[in-house]
Amino acid sequence: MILYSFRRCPWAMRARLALRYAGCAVEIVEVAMKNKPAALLALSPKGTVPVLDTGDGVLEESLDIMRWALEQHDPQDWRLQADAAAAQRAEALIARNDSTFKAQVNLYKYAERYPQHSREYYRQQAEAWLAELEQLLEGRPYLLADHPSLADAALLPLMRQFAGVEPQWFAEAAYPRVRSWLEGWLASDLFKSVMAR
Ligand SMILES: N[C@@H](CCC(=O)N[C@@H](CS)C(=O)NCC(=O)O)C(=O)O
Repeated sequence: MILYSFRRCPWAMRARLALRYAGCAVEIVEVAMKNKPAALLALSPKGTVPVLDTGDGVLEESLDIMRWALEQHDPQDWRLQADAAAAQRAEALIARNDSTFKAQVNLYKYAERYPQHSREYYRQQAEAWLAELEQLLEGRPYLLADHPSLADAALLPLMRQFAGVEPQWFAEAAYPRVRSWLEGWLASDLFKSVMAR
């Protein structure tokens, strides 16, 4: 199996997390985004990463790759099969992360390209999401259960990107649980292993 990936891409990161967690033996091909391999474009003309070639088929969306990986092996119940309501909440969180928060992070990170407002303004727009996650993390170390779930792994790469825009602001912001949640993931063997060069 081959995963076409880009190390710093948040979508590729979450695909690698799920594949690694599930113990799927994949060869990771690091793609030069300005010079995408012909083999990748032949499999997936839309030209985004991650793309997984399972041998039986091609998955072109990071979430599909994550779900596929968890179907192979899911020792900690990342799919939350033991709690259907939580599994539904995971879907809703991921959908908002991938639409609203993604757009907010883009405006915040590249604020100079969107001079209608200041970076601070864009950051404040995104803060509602942080406040919501902060509440979810009250009394538990992960977003939806006492153990990691698909939602944690799917959301954390974009939060990492958000935190990296103004690290000092993030370090002092009123979201200590989101900070510990992110720091815990970044320090984990699983995360480090998917970021290794
Ligand atoms: N919805 C896609 C998004 C993937 C995506 O946008 N990846 C970016 C890199 S972070 C990409 O490949 N962009 C195409 C390009 O830069 O040419 C997924 O979740 O897999």
